[in-house]
Amino acid sequence: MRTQVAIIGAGPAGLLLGQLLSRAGIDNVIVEQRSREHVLSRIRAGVLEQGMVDLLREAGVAGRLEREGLVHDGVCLAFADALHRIDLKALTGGKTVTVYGQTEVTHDLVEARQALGRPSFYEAQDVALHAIDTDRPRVSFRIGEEAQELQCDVIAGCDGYHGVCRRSIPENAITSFERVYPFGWLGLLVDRPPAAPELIYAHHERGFALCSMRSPERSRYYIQVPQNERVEAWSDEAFFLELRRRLPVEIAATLVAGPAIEKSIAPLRSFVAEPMRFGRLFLAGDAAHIVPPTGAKGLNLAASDIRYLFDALREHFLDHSAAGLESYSARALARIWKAERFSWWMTGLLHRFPERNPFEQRMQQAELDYLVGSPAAAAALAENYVGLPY
Ligand code: RFL
Ligand code: PHB
Repeated sequence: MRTQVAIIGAGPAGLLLGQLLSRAGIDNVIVEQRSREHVLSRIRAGVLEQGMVDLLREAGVAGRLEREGLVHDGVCLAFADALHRIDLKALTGGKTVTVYGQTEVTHDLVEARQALGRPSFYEAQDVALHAIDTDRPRVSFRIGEEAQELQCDVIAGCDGYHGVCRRSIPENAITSFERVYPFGWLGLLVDRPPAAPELIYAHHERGFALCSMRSPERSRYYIQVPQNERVEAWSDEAFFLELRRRLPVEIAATLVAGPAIEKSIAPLRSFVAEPMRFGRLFLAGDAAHIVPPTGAKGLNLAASDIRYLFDALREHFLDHSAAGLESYSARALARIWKAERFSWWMTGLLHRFPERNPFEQRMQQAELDYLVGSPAAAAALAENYVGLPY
């Protein structure tokens, strides 16, 4: 089988790239390791920057997002039993974020691909890349017992942090930068109205907590837990008890508990691999970088990578210019490192770090106080939270 772009991974990065390419008349095939049902059932991020919303609109998949997405003009920080609102819209000259689950984004993209009748291989086993340093790269895999080979011009590595693409690059051709945090987030999804109309990021001496949502009827909550914690150790009751202890009393009192629809633990990590290109292989999204979820940047970075990669591929195939592909990695990384910095900083600001000494704890409190008391400091947070320009 032959195609122009072989896309490895049917997460948001791979599906969005496939949709944009298909609409531009560029042939592509998606190869995904898991089943379609598994891909559609993953619960992950929930906050979209304006740039991502605009890109989904350009891709023709923003209909339901425009009807059901919740536009938020602000977010709240909570500490020392008080709630402080950061007015995103006022501090950024009118910018906002949209609350719409990654699960829904994925669903809309899968549906659009099916409607266009573009080929996708799900449950592909033993995916391997070949001849990526030539202009005739190949992808081999198995569907059940049947061996498949895909010949292509370009491979888009959209297969996430644990994927095969980054690992196919020779070690001496790529450099990794990493920080692993000594804790994770225990997340719980529940069909109960959100505790408050906007997201609440809470710092507490017992640890960080986050009140988020998916709709006016569905809430998503997170609490910081030690690194090696097991989900089984947390009943729904224990989760809500701990969550309430970390929130201001007025919020804890109105928060409605309920049975979890989903409960899972995500580790926290900062990671960047550069460059994001080797020969005809281009990495995008979690395949090249990870952020801790505190700044809500992971999904949005996958989208901005795809913006740059799509533009570069369009130049390559339609304008016959290699300039875009040559500059893809540097363009994408310039934005990625700034989002890495913001996510790392938000993580440091809001979590409890077991190793911090009393002086460092006072510094953390002073920074929180400064942030909610200084419009200049709050504006820096707001500018990053709504998303830096593409
Ligand atoms: P994805 O979504 O991981 O998709 C990669 C796809 O590639 C497939 N794959 C392979 N396919 C073929 N061959 C192989 N060898 C393959 N290996 C893997 C996988 O099955 C998968 O379908 O990456 P993508 O598209 O780059 O999208 C990135 C986002 O998903 C990610 O940044 C965010 O979801 C990160 N993230 C969160 N971000 C937030 O902003 N807020 C959150 O609350 C939040 N929660 C999370 C998260 C990531 C998590 N992970 C990665 C475990 C919670 C979790 C649990
Ligand atoms: C979520 O709703 O899952 C969510 C929201 C904001 C974050 C992280 C996760 O910073």
